[in-house]
Amino acid sequence: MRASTFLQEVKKIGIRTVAGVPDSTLKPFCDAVCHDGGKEFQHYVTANEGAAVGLATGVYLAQRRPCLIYLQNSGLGNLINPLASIANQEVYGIPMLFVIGWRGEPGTPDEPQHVFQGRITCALLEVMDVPYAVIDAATTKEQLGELLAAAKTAMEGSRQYAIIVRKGTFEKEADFVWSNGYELVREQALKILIKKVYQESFLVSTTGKISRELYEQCDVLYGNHDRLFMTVGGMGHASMIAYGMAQADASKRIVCVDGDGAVLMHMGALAALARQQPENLLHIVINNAAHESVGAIPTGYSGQTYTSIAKACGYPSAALVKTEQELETALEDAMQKRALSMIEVMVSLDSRADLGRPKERAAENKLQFMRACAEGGK
Ligand SMILES: Cc1ncc(C[n+]2csc(CCOP(=O)(O)OP(=O)(O)O)c2C)c(N)n1
Repeated sequence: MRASTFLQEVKKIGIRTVAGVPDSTLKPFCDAVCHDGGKEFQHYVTANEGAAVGLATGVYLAQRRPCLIYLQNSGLGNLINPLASIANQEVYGIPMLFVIGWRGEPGTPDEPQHVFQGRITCALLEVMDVPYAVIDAATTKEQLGELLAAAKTAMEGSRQYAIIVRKGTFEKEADFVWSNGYELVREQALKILIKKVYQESFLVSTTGKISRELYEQCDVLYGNHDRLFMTVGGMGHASMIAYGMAQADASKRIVCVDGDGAVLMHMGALAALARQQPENLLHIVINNAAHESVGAIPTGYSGQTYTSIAKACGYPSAALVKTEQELETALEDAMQKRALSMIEVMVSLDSRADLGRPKERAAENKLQFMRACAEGGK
């Protein structure tokens, strides 16, 4: 199915606003919305999926029109609170249409963080009282029309409706191509980071390709990745994991390697860190102004800096770097200091198509990491 066709059908049931957080299963859909460029649909990339429910509520109050909210199924966790306690018909009854990329569908192999979430996706919608339909590459335009008619009926009754999208449903159309203007390649920046910090610290890295690149490069440079904890799911929570570690073991230097989309998703963590100022925590933000791992769709804060926010929150030290040399110098400075610091690294949208994935189960990675922590080291 073409995503552009899907959007035209959605328009017929009165939707003019699309909001959400990008997902790789929905990449052609996200590309189509970006290509539209606001002509037929207002488009918002929200900080997290719950924020999209808030936005959809506001749009409905003002326009009486439901919004389409797109998300990866892992984002269901982020929207359950506003869905249950704002949108549900026993509260305000706000209509909205969810389009959910189905990672970890039972019977299809996927990464560890998607397996459980994939299995409970339909059950979660059932318990949240959201009727749904599943579509795939074989779904015809007529079938889509029928299920959108069911969605319209549900929404006219002040309810929500969900369309679960299997992998491969949307055929590839023109990618949304753009440049953020930065030259440093993320993988190269991560190599520099590992060389400067790996032997003296423990790394907590964020969801997506940042963790996959770190995993590979730790192996290439040091023959192991024992000091790396990859936050493979729970996007946006890496900095609080790092903070928990830093507080619990002040003898260790903890380096959090975050993405800009992930920081945005749960930005309150910046305020919490700045308030507590753990002096053994270095917070690296790899900023490409996009959700690169799932198709390089710009974030809702693209073009802005995270160091400015960190400083305003109260981080004692925050440096923005754009080149390898600046990164090396900033890392040397930060590693010498005993103070909470942020280094924001502006990088391009490049990544390798043949990037690998962790080979062990997530629980094995946890044990390796905990063993390395227990064996000591700084
Ligand atoms: C709650 C949730 N929503 C969406 C996703 C899908 N997802 C995985 S990685 C990623 C992008 C991360 O962007 P960023 O932190 O900027 O790192 P980048 O990929 O750009 O390096 C997204 C949206 C997810 N894993 N979890």
